[in-house]
Amino acid sequence: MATVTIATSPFDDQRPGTSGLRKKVTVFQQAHYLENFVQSIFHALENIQGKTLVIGGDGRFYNEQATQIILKMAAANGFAHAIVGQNGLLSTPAASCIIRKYKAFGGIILSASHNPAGPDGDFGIKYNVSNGGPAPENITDSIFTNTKTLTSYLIVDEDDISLETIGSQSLAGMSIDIIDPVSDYAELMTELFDFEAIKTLISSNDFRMCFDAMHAITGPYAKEILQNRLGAPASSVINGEPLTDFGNGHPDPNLTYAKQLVDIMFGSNPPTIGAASDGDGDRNMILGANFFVTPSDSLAIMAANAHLIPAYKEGLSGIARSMPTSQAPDRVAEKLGIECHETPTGWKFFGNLLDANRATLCGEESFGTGSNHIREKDGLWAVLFWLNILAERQQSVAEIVAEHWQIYGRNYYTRHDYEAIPTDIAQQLMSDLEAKQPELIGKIIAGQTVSYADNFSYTDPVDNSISNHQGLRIGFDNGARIILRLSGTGTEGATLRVYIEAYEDNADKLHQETQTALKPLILAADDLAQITLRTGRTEPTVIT
Ligand code: VG1
Ligand code: CO
Repeated sequence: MATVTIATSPFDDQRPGTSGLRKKVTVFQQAHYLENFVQSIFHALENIQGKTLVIGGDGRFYNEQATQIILKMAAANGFAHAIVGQNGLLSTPAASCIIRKYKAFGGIILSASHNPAGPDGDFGIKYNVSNGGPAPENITDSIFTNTKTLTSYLIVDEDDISLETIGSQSLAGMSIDIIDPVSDYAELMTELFDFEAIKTLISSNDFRMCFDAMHAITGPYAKEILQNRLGAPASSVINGEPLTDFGNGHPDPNLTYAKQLVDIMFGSNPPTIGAASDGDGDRNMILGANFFVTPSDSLAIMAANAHLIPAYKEGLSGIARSMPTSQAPDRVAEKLGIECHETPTGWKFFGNLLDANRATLCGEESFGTGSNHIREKDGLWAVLFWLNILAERQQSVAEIVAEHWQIYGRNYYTRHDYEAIPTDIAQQLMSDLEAKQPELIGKIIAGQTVSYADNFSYTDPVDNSISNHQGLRIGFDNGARIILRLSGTGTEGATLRVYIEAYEDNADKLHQETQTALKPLILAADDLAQITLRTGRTEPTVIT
């Protein structure tokens, strides 16, 4: 075996964020940068000799080069077998599905998710463990520790393999299976949902759908599942060709960046349902005709209707949501008499709850929903879930949401993002607000009383690990909340996220415009944290 040891020196900026390491492509292209991080992952793992590694990414620029490098390093470090999506492609949920299905030791996913791509865009890498989910914090911490002292890495001196040819190959003694990136995932979807009922819905005369793949990874998945297996016409998938620069777009499925879809759904004669996914296929946005479903409501509505779906008809063991996600799902959990968990932001915190069967459905306000079928959030799964609900209930998206609010009340919700603000300003803003928190308790702000103000800390109920400093919360006695945290996925300066929520159960006030309904709390957040004053920004970069 032509293994060589390459001398290197550490980089000081390889701390994994909310979801792996994300940097500009140009940073990853520096000599040894990717290799150092990959070697640090391998050093953080025990007993990898003879094991199987899954590799795939969202197809962005540098995906193929990185796949070739990682394969050579996996062979040199003793993996016996690699499973790779054709052309180095796997959506994040498909990677999770494949790790579980083939009982792999783990997987490396190449993605910067919704961040723009191309030579001047972002690249990312993360490690998933054998349950198919993102590595927990003890592993990401150990990876980071390793990056700080690394002096060499192992790689085999071999030619690139063919990523295009489906089938088996061998690289310096490691066997490699190049697989179809879509089929295992599509198979899993057929096991969870009532495809016959969805097919009937899709073929009915008055039904139309529009799925926006945003030139990212989900195009081939959507075509196989929605068109080939469910009979939707070709026009039902737009921007379905994956491009290495995502067509210069920003594949973040929200009202700002999925503008083409939003225009269709709010235009004349809109389809019955619209949906979009992100760069790596784990996020989803659901729209009805002239109607937007907030991700938090979407999770709550899925939970309330889960009994209609074959995979969940026996009931849910629990629901888990990230802390900034609205409390709408909590009300459903209460009614169902099941556990509801509040976790820090990032899918890695759901893994233990899913493994221990303490939660069946999970979700984040950032357009992420998923279940125990894999250990990642899952964009197309959420779309199929909604299609299955529509097929069963024979109502419009807007009607289903309105009925939900009638029963449970409405959690008005918005997130305001201030992107690329200077890091020192953002950090100062957060630490000053945190210092001010104790004196806020009991005060009346925006006409309501503050009942708690803290920096969220989470104790995992399964392994008792503690994660501190997960976001500043200001909670009111009527259930309203203001939350601030700094993003852990951005690559330029800091991104400040401000999350605002207010509960309303007065039947006459369930249909207000969101920003208007939340105005007093939005102004209060600005006043408390001095956002405008400190950042000079008069409005957020993105409102979702
Ligand atoms: C964001 C979202 C978070 C999500 C993470 C990864 O993190 O807020 O909910 O889990 O992205 O999603 P942050 O730290 O920037 O707020 V994905 O689809 O970008 O992998
Ligand atoms: Co993503």
